[in-house]
Amino acid sequence: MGWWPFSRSSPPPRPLLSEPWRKINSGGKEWVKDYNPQTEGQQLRILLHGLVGAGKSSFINSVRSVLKGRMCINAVVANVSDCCATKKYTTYKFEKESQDTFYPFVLNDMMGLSDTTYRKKRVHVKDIKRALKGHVQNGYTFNADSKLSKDDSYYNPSPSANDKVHILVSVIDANTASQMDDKVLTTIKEIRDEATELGVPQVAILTKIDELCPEIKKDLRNVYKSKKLKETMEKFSKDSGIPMNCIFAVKNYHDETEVNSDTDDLIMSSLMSIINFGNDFLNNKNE
Ligand SMILES: Nc1nc2c(ncn2[C@@H]2O[C@H](COP(=O)(O)OP(=O)(O)O)[C@@H](O)[C@H]2O)c(=O)[nH]1
Ligand SMILES: [Mg+2]
Repeated sequence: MGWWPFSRSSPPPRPLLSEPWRKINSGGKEWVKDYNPQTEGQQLRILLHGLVGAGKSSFINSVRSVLKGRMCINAVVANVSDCCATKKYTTYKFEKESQDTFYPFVLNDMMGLSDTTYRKKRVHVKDIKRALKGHVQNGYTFNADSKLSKDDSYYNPSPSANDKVHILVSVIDANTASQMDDKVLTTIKEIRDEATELGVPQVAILTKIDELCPEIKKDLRNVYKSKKLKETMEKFSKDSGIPMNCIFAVKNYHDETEVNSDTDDLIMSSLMSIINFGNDFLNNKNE
């Protein structure tokens, strides 16, 4: 069958690129531990949002685990069956090794979008806007039927610089990132528009990359060599409008009992970029 240009013995396409297209900063952990905002007493607030089950709580626990050097389970991670474990607006602080002092950044977990919240997504988008501006107080229970009202005791009428959000993070399951529902993408865009209006920078993290690509599961250091992940990120970037250099991949701690440096490095290099972008916003505001 000489006319067929591809021989039967040609090797199957390789799942990995020979060189990574992005470097993982192995100094991320030390950088994050040493980070200090320019202004004394300033706290950098990072707001996580995304679908139920995307891995927001797991990311918070993972950050805590890396900083502590052991597995921590502070934010409630939900089984897929018990939907919406996060309803309360909660600020997660991270204790330094020397007790009673905290790192100068905090993470906030917004109630996850679910089918119900889509139908009432205007409420969700408005709540996020209030959270970005610092009006939502810790402990407020989100309600898909009504947005936080100005009369509510959890409404903070005069937010300080520390109450405001400095960087918005969309948390996305990598396994669904390339074929996202149009309604989800529209909601993400609406949320991004609100943030843009306030000047708040936005990034995305793709979680569960171990489930996306067997080569990554085998060795996490393959992350930025995986063709599948690169294609997924490019497709998601195109669909969501979030530039590639604002999208990061992470594998959260979820079934392991010990921390390891590969997982640590990936989480901390992403967190370092997130903090850097948020810090730029803080400094621009103070100028
Ligand atoms: N394989 C894998 N599973 C993950 C990862 N991150 C989270 N999960 C699992 O995904 C499920 C939902 O996670 P959760 O953090 O509760 O999502 P949330 O609703 O966004 O807070 C849990 O069963 C987690 O164990 C990851 O990076 N890899
Ligand atoms: Mg959660």
